[in-house]
Amino acid sequence: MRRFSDDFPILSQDNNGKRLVYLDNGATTQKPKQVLDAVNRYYLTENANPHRGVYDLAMRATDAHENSRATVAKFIGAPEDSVIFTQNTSEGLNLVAYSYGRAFLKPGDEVLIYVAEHHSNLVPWQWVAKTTGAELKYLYPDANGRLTVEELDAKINERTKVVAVAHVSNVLGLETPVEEIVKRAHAVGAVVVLDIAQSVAHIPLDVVKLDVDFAALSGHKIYAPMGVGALYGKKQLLEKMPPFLSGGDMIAAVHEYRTTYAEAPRKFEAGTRNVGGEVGLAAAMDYVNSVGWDTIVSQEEALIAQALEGMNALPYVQVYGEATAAGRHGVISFNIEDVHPHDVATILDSDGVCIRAGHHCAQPLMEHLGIGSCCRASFALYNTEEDVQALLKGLKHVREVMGLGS
Ligand code: C6P
Repeated sequence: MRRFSDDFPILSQDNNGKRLVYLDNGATTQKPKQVLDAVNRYYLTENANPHRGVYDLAMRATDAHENSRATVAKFIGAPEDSVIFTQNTSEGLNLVAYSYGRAFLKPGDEVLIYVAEHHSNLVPWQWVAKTTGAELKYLYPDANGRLTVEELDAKINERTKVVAVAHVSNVLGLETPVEEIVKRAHAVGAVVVLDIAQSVAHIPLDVVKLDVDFAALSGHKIYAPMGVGALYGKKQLLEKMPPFLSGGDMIAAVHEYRTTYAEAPRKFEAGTRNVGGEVGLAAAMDYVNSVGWDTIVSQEEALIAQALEGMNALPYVQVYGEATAAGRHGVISFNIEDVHPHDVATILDSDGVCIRAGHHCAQPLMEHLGIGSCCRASFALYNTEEDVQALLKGLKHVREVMGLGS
């Protein structure tokens, strides 16, 4: 197994006197030196306000902004003029819901979402459904925690106008059948909004080949800084959508009572952009490419298989979603019998192991599963077999500390 810890200085520190084992990558990833250096270099040598000045430095800042867009577009298989920079996945999904949804949904239409959606791909659709009179409908997982074609066939109909789903649920960790969703949605004239927050760092993606209409990601979940993300949208849809936010740089001409807008993607990029973050996002994608997808996919799958094998052998651990590495990416959510998830996370922290515990911004899924909260271990390319062993040892320690045996 290749090791990348030298690229991630933060991982060499201790956590509560133990080796830091960072297994909260679904929440955010650590950043490699290559990304930090690129951001630093931008601020040390190229910083100015893009698309404003005519002097050389401002033009180099503009180049940094546009070249970063080109890198992000290439990474997800999109044309450059179809990628909008955002703050994060939440902003991208809100942009689609408020701009596309409010402009084109009407009473009688249906918006179909998965009950496992993160609140960012759920709450905006609740609002838009309420304000347009469209009806919000839910897809549910089967007993294995998978979204099936049968469920799609039962719910998609000629009233469906939007299907919004995560490529990989941030709780169940299981891939949704995107190609089947797209086929069925397009057959009834609906658009597909794909939340790729949890897949972008784990699965090579080609949004054009997948034929999704929109796809939203966050930089911080793929080794880039917080505060930058991207939204892909088919150009013909972006062109007919109204702006989401308005102000500087998104206009063609402004008169006292009338404004014309810039073409997409600039129409959706109001105000001064986070160019340092964009440069960091491009550097992070270059870093992932330099590691290579074969390495990332095979190493992460091996770690998940090892973790699941260990967890399946502990009778007091319940994993959510089919406890197999097949079609699972990055995430394992679980509970330990008779122990609150916050206690599990706190005791693991005392062993140096960082996991997330709570509802994971997926409360409707928690309700569906009949639980209030759960624990989640989530992996990145720098995790190792020793990290998995530390997690498994920690789970036994949790039981001991709680006086429940091991
Ligand atoms: N999930 C997690 O620990 P933002 O916060 O905008 O960068 O990403 C929102 C988001 C949208 N969709 C999915 C599938 C996500 O997992 C997330 C973020 C983090 O699971 C923080 S709640």
